[in-house]
Amino acid sequence: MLTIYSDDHHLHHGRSELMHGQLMPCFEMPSRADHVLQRVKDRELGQVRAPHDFGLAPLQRIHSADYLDFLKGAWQRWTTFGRDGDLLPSAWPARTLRRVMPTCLHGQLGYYSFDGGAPITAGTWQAAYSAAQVALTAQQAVQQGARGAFALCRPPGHHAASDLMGGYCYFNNAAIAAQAFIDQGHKKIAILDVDYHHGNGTQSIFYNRSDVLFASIHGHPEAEYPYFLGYAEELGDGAGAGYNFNYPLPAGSGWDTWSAALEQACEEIERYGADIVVVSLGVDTFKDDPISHFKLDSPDYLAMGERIAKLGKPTLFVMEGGYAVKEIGINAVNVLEGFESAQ
Ligand code: SP5
Ligand code: ZN
Repeated sequence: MLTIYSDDHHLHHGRSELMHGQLMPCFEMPSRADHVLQRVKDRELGQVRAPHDFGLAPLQRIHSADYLDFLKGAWQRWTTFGRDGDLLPSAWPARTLRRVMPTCLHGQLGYYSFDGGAPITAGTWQAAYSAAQVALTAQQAVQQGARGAFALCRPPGHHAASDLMGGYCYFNNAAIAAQAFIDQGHKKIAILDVDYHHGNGTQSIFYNRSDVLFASIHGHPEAEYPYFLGYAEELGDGAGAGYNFNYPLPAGSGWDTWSAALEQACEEIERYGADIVVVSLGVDTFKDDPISHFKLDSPDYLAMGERIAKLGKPTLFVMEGGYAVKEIGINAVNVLEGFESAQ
């Protein structure tokens, strides 16, 4: 399988995130992608290629122009205050407040984010831009006939909505790729999100649409991040009613429980008759993940890939989460090898 990868992800290295009342080093760190790339090479999965540059137009299909402008200019504005630490939001337009647009940097930062988990650093724009190009280049390979392709994206994307960053995500790489398939003539794209966390950004982007089905298996939001989306009763709205499927699972879920949800998600995708499957590939479902609470083990990821292969559709894998850095490569590449081993 072809892998698309850019070294630009190193340009994004947030310093800290708040957990357990303390500022901790960011779990979403450059070594994650380095380990996945190393495993791709060790296993001789296939060629590794750099992305093409498709420009901003495909990002503008998913993200608002004002959000893109804000992200592009935020670091420069921050440095004019003489700061060089990470730019982090600290106030949001929650209930009882108005969704007005402040003029100052911190007000706008709160407007364009939903949590404090997406630091802006000097290289964030370039890294996130390149991650989207990685997704688009892998999308092009599938569009041109590959059975599968791997977008080794970092930073990840599935929490990012049209004009919101959060949860380590800035651009929704999977959504940008799904939209590219639609814009290139496909009628039905299924996004299967197997990251431990609900893909709230992806769900919100396609919630009113029937041309992109979204199915997500994740920690139950009543007890797990992102808390405010991802319930089973969210089935889509308007033209999108009946095209959104959430499978929230309790903490402690292992492969038996998880694979039963995968089976249901796959049956919905089969019923839908997708042309293409886009997998939001997070491996933070792993038993030793430091921020998650599922119990999948490394061989389970082979079985995951095999079940996805049985859908029998051209498949684009887009890297999302996974914070057990030592094992992230094994687990992510196991999904790809499982996919390749099955027909
Ligand atoms: C792409 C992705 O996987 N983003 C995940 C963002 C999660 N950020 C919040 C993590 C909250 C962790 N809570 C830990 C509780 C431990 N008991
Ligand atoms: Zn996650």
